[in-house]
Amino acid sequence: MRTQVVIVGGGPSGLLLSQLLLKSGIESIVLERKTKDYVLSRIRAGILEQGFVNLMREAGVSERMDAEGFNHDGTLIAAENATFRIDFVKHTGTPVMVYGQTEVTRDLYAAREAAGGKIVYETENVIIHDAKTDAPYVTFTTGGQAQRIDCDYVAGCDGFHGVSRRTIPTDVRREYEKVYPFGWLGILSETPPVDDELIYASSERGFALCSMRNASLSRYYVQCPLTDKVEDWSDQAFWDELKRRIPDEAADKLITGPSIEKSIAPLRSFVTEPMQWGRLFLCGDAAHIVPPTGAKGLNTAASDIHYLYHALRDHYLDKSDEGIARYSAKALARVWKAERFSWWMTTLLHHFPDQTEFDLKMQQADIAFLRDNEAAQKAMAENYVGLPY
Ligand code: RFL
Ligand code: PHB
Repeated sequence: MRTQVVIVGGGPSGLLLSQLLLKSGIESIVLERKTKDYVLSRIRAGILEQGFVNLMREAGVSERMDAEGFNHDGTLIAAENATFRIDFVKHTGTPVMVYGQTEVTRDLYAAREAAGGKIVYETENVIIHDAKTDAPYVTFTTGGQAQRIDCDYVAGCDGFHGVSRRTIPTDVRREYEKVYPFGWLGILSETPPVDDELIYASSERGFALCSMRNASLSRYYVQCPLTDKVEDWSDQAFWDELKRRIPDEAADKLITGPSIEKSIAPLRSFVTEPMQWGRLFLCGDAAHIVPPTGAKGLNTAASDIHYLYHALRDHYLDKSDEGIARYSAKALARVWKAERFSWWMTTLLHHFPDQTEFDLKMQQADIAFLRDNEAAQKAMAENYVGLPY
């Protein structure tokens, strides 16, 4: 088999790239380790930057998102003695959109299938060969059959545990990592959200987040020790803990119900450099991870896809390889800013087990500064709605 671009990984990064390439008449094949149902069962991100929304429109897959997504003009920050709002539209002129990653992925699969785009599911033992030459190829097995695809380029969109990053030799690859000493326990419940906007809450008992997917589907999180297991948390224990961490007026109006999903995610900051090796490009979680505070994971994947899509377009349609040569540097420049913002927001709002009294005072002063200072609010709003591509 032969194609122009092999895309390893059928998560949102890989699917969005395949759909954008298709719009420009560039052929690709997506290789996905799991089944479609498995990918669609993952509950992950919920907030889309305008840049992501625009890419979905450019890819021609925005119809349902535009009809069912909700614009949020701001967010609430709650701390021990202050609840205040960051007004995104006032400070940046731009809202963010609430539309879940599951729905984004569902729409991308539907579009890809409708266009007859090729996705190979349940691929095993994917190996990327000769990425440093002009003739790379990818081998894998599916349904017990060994396969080979020759191509011009390989896009590594296979997430943090994929093979693409590990294809780059260790003497070329440099990794930067910070693991946080806590996780997020999240639940999804078929209850109306407690507020029209998200509430990021810092409390002595730890961080909590009130989020949503739509008017009748809520997503809530509480910071928990890494040693906790999902089975340790009954729904009642979750709701009780959430109520202790959010402002009283929110706790009083919180509508609870059975969880339809419950999971614990560890928090990590991670970047690998470079994001390109020969004809292999890394995109999304394959190259970087952020803690979810600030909702930058999926959105940073989207900016990588924007840069790579334009680089490939320039190569195939305009015969220019400048975008290809500059991909890693351009993507990383934006990635590091998203890393900084996610790390800052995580540090600002979480309880750290080894926190000193001084650290606590710094956190309180940082929150008070944000509450009282318009310039700080503007800086936060600019980062939250997404820095320019
Ligand atoms: P994904 O979504 O991990 O998709 C990668 C795909 O590659 C497949 N794969 C392979 N396929 C073929 N061969 C191999 N060897 C393969 N190895 C892996 C996988 O099956 C998968 O389908 O990466 P992508 O596309 O880069 O998308 C990134 C986003 O998914 C990610 O940034 C966000 O979901 C991160 N994230 C969150 N981001 C937010 O902005 N807000 C959130 O609230 C939020 N919550 C989360 C999250 C990530 C989580 N993880 C990773 C556990 C909650 C969780 C639990
Ligand atoms: C979510 O709705 O899942 C969500 C929203 C905002 C975040 C993280 C997660 O910062």
